[in-house]
Amino acid sequence: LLILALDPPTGVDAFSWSMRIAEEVGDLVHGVKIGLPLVLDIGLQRVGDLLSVFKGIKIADLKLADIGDVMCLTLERLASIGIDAVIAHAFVGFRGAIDKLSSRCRELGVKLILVVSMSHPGSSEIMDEVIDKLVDVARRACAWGVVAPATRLDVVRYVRSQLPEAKILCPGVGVQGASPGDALCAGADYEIVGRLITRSDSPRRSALEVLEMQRKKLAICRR
Ligand code: BMP
Repeated sequence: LLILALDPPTGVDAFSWSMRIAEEVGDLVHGVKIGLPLVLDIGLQRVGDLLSVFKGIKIADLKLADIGDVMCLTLERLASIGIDAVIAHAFVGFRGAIDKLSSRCRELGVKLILVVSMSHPGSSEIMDEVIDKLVDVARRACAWGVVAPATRLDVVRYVRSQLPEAKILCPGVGVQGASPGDALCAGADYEIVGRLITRSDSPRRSALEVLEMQRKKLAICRR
């Protein structure tokens, strides 16, 4: 129920930084999410080499937000390095955008995850105002999963009520303020955790602490 966000800090050797963390926590996490900082630092092919250290779901978080044909071009490149899932923004809408991406994902066997709300405060300025429309795009696309904020549990509960079948992935745990396990209790399937683990003196110990907190909270809320 823990997905690691692997975002290397600026100025480090991003490949060895990532490899060290992968070796420490690769067997503990249920998936890994990579994004632009890592891809820009080491390039897509080496991201592929790195991902082979991880078991579980491998998510490319380039937050795709373009016309459908161009998102499909990006998707094809990501699929070629063994990515299992891609994250795109729902706000680009269904027709000519998410519809095409969703079909190509299905052809390539890649899971589609759509952002319907975000963990930073500004999400309530725009995205949360139109959350029903964003959720509707996810529903029409039959998206495998959606991103919702661990920092606003009422939003997680709402998304769960609207999308009973979709996986809900929640970032915002740790540095952004949410506690491990709370989003799971609100209906999420996975918590995405980055710096709390990756910037820790002992990433392994921190990952184990997150897992233990998740287990304890779930034991209470799912009783
Ligand atoms: P951290 O745990 O270090 O705050 O990292 C959170 C991760 O989740 C980052 O990779 C970020 O891009 C991502 N994320 C987020 O923080 N909020 C969102 O709403 C959506 C995200 O993908």
